[in-house]
Formats: sequence, structure tokens, C-alpha cells
Amino acid sequence: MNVDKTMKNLEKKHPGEVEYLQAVREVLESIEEVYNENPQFESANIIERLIEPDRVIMFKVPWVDDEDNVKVNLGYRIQFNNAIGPYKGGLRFHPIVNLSILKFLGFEQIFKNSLTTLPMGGGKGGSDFDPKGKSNAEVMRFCQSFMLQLWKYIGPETDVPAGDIGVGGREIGFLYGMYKKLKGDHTGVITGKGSNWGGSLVRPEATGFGGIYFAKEMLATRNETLKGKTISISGFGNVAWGAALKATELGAKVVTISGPDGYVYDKDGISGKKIDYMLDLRATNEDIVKPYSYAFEGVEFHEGKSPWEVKVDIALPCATQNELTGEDAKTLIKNGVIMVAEISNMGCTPEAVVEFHKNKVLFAPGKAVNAGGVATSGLEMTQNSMKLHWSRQEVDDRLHEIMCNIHGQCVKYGKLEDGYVDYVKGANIAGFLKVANSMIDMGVI
Ligand code: 2IT
Repeated sequence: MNVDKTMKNLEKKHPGEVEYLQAVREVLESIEEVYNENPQFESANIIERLIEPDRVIMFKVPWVDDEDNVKVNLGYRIQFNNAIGPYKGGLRFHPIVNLSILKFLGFEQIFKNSLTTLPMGGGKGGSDFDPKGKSNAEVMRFCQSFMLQLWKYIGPETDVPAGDIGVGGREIGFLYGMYKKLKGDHTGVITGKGSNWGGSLVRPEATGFGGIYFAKEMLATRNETLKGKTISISGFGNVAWGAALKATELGAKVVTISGPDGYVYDKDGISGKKIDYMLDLRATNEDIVKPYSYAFEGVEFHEGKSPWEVKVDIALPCATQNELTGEDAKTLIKNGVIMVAEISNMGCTPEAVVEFHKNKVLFAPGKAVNAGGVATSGLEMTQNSMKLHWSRQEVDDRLHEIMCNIHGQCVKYGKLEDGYVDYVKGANIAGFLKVANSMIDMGVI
């Protein structure tokens, strides 16, 4: 395999799909050496078969708003690869959602799901629908119309969607309700369900919790712990909330959260009732963090700025893709950051990752760090198949074990000669080998 040649061909087929091309290039660069050392991959043409999705389902979603206007959004499901299990991955509802973003997320999901050790393939979906400012009834009508199209293509052994940005417990409820009505089955076809109707305990906070378990393992490679460390977090949704809660529990101090309107700096740390307040912020559906600065004393709000300008020991991107740039990385490094872990998907630009590697900052990519979310979705599927509901402790213990295992895989495949762990390389190689070998086992299909 020649990365530049492969990328040139892919760019020709999919011009302008920037995020997708970025995600593919990163994986190809990481695996190039292993791939070329094992001729069975090239003779099965694994790369060309892996970088294109199995199929892309696209549909229109008409719905009626509260003023009786008929609206139309686009809906998508990318079924990327099901070599090791049913397609699995979230649905993102956000106005900037497009094919490129969902293909990048679906592609990343293949390797992430492979790392979890659970039998799940890669998929992703969503819509350019913006839940911000919509009434409950509007969100319900949209979700019902979305599922009216999607239900034919999904199933507990086929494709199992879940939440992502803009899709939380409320949306999952509306989507699942419609699926159940159309199909007549009460199966585990979606994860992130309410715990009264088949959902797993710990799923809402699992991405953030898992991210912190992973971060703890990274620090341990340098005989460090979270105790006493200052942390900047971006975002303020489920992921940021779970991360802030667990990091605080383990003795760290979280000093920022952010939204599209800017970031808040809380020098006293975001803990206790302030973490509960994050849930209230989310519940307003307004997508802003400024109100936090009125609610608590001594808090600064920095309009239109990103939290990466604050001097901290650890930075945890928890919002969206490419939100931490090369310049942000330089600022963090100048301020003495020791670790950056993406709890979001592809939170850092390639330029930022180069800076962290060059300066030997501990850095790990989303597909390893945030795998706790989908791993706990996998545990929800297990419970649904067994018709059981595990205790919080049981789920949390399994999540913890899975995150330690993923960390171990990254170290195994990513440790460089000088002892520095390249977690990007480690995660990509470990995730790739399992999927590629499974594809070879099953022949050309
Ligand atoms: O990016 C992700 O891994 C998710 N949004 C969670 C996917 C899932 O199926 O739980």
C-alpha cells in the first residue's frame, strides 16, 4: 500500500469530503508499516475494501413545526463495516452534519468498536436537523419521521444506532417508540435507552467515565495520577458532564467548560452542585454556557474564545471534531500541559497531534479514549439479549476493565523505541488487525 496513491484515488472519488479524507489518511499512515509487512492484506485488497462504506442510506425527513410549516431535513445511515459484528454507532443531529462528517465518524467507529473487545461493526448516522430551540413536540415529530425511513434498515443483529451530539435520552425515546410501533418488536435495536425500558445503567455517563479511566492509565505510564491536576474541558453535554464528575471524584480540578458561545473559567473548580448545574444547562436545549457564569460566584465568561488558552496540566476535548488546532496545541504546550486526551471524536486537528508528538506530550485519540460510550452500548446489547439488567457496579466494573484493556492494546502496538507511546498508531493498528483478519477469514464478500 502506498498512502499517497491510495489517498489520491479516494480524493478523486469523493472530492471535498474533508473530514472523511482526514480520518482515512490518519489510519492509513499508522498502519502502513504493518500492512506492508503482511502481504495477505494486500492480496485480499483489504484497504480498498475497508475505506469505502458497505452502503450509504440517505433519505429525506419531512416534518411539521409548531406553526404548521412543513420542514424537510436530510437523514443518513452509513453502514461502514460489519466484519466483527452488527453495524454499531450513534446518530448525530446537528445543522452542520453532512456525508463527509458521518463517513469520518463511521470509519472511526470501525476501529473504536474493534478495540472494545465486543462484537460490534462500525456505523454512524444522523441528520442536519437542529434540536436547538425546538419544542418537545417538534423533536418528537422529527424523530418519528426519521424512524419511519430508517426502521427498514436496522435491527438488533443488523445495525444498532445510539445517541451522539444532539441525540440524548429524549430523542432515543422518541426514535425507539416509533421503531417499536412499526416493527412490533421490543428488541434492543437502539442503545442509550431509558433504564426502565431496556437501557443500561451507567450508559449516560459512560463516555466521560471511560475517558477518565483511560486518562488514569496514561498518567500511570509516567507514575502520575489525577490527584491535584487542573483540567480544561470543552463542551458541556453528556460527555463533558461524565468526565467532570469522574475527574473530580479522582481528585482533579476541572476549571473550564465551553459551548458555541465561548468558555467559562471557574478557578475554584467545577464540582458538586456545579456539575448538577451542567445537566440543567443541557436541559434548556439552548446550547450556551454563559448562564453558568451568572449562577456561581467568581466565574469568568470568555465570549467566542476556546478553553485551550487556559494554563492547565491536562486538556480534554469533549465537544466536536477539529476544535483544538495546531496553534491551540502550541499554547497548551507553552503553558506546560502534560496530557491531552480526546474524549470527543477527532477533537484535535492533525497539526495539533504533530505538536503533541513532537513535544512528547501524552496524547491519545478519541477512538481509544471515548470508546467507553460504545462499549457500554455493547453491554446494553448483551443485557438485552440475556433479558437481564445489571447493577451499576457490574456495568462500571466491566467498563473499567474494557478501558484498561484498550490502553494495553495501544501500548502493545504503539510503544516507540524511546518508550514514548504513540496512542494514535497503537489504537489504529490494534483496531485494524482484528477487523482485517476477520475480513480475510470470511473471503471476498
Ligand atoms: O461516537 C460514539 O462512539 C458514540 N456516539 C456512541 C455510539 C454508540 O453506539 O453507543
